[in-house]
Amino acid sequence: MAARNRGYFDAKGVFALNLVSSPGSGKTSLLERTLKDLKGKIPFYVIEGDQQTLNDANRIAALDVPVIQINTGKGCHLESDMIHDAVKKLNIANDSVLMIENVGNLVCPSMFNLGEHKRVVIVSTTEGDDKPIKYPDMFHTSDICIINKIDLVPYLDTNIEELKKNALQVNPELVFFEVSATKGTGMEQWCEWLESQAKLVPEEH
Ligand SMILES: Nc1nc2c(ncn2[C@@H]2O[C@H](COP(=O)(O)OP(=O)(O)OP(=O)(O)O)[C@@H](O)[C@H]2O)c(=O)[nH]1
Ligand SMILES: [Mg+2]
Repeated sequence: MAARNRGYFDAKGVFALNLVSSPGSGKTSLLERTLKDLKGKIPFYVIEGDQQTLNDANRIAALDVPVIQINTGKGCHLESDMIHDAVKKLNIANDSVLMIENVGNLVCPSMFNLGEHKRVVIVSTTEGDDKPIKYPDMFHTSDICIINKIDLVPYLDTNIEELKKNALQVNPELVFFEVSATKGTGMEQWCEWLESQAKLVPEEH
């Protein structure tokens, strides 16, 4: 089913990203900021995954971006059939970007391919610098690592260089962005990368 999703995305030139992180790292905040910063440049569609509530979908809908909330109930991750169903309902336009926010959980989502082109792991500075080696699968299976909440670094013991070193230990290919989703710091580089990658579908991914 993941392969079918991927084929559908490729055929339509839709760049699909799977955003994974522990609860509260800032996935929805990053989405909100990205959608605002790239408004008018890229058509976005969003799928939100949470065990319960419409909270995150409501935050995205407030920005006039098409969104579908999936509630997994007891489930701890999204699966490819859920994405298949949600995509049908979203009626995605060609040459757009699909952001899938997975359930906040640093373990299970790493094991489920949704058909995405790129997996983006978000880790916030408040989580400490050892998470990549304690939860290696998530960092090993991701292409991009966004270090969020850099505005809080002055108040924390977290060492960003140590965090990156640990992440590279489990995945030497990881590409990093350092941002503050709420303050907007570092968003330019992330948005530039997103725009450049969206143009590459389907040939290069
Ligand atoms: N200081 C600071 N706070 C942030 C930043 N990004 C997010 N937050 C705060 O962190 C909290 C959680 O942010 P969310 O965006 O809801 O996190 P999430 O990963 O979507 O959470 P779940 O969907 O529940 O897993 C909120 O109170 C945000 O305002 C940041 O860059 N700096
Ligand atoms: Mg969220």
